Amino acid sequence: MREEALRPRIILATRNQHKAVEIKKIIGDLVTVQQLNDLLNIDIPECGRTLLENSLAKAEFVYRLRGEPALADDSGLFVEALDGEPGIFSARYGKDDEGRIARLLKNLADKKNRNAAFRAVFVYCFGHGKYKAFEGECVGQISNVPKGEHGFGYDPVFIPKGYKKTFAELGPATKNRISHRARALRKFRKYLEQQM
Ligand code: ITT
Repeated sequence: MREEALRPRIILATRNQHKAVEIKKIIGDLVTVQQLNDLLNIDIPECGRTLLENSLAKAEFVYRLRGEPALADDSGLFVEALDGEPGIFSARYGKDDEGRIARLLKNLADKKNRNAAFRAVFVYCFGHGKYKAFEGECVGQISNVPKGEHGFGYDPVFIPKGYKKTFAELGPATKNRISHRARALRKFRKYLEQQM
């Protein structure tokens, strides 16, 4: 744990409060994470074709806006039997979490193959044209019905490999150890520690 005054400040380029909580839990002891939306209310458009393109666009946008190191997370759920859908459109697959899950389960109704993966790409932008990307993946299965109260998004229908419960049933301690976000952030931590 670094003393607060010695911790570098990073602006987090996300409007998703749930992501911010998970990110702070995993790297909050190393850096001071300031959420962009606590500074100003802005919705950054996402028009990339990959998680990396979207994440880079968000991080660069915030770096240009603030002139301070910025970190973005673009993530999604990639389902094998749906040719990778919802993928980069995970946030836009329905009007709320309930709607997105209902659409996913409906599209999978006649499918035996329930394999899926959560993927996250973090981009850390620390200068004009200067950035580093960190990827994380968590493989698993889509359940038949939503279960559990924790987490957000597709957590109630995602059963990580090696477990019998969904992320939403397992809760934050387990999720923050094995998730796509945790895996990517461990790489980012290592990178930061080397820079300090
Ligand atoms: P920002 O762009 O502001 O960061 P967002 O929610 O729009 O927030 P994305 O464009 O990266 O973020 O979309 C990611 C979507 O993928 C998210 O809204 C969820 O629906 C889903 N998702 C990503 N990580 C997840 C997780 O850990 N658990 C459940 N669902 C997740």
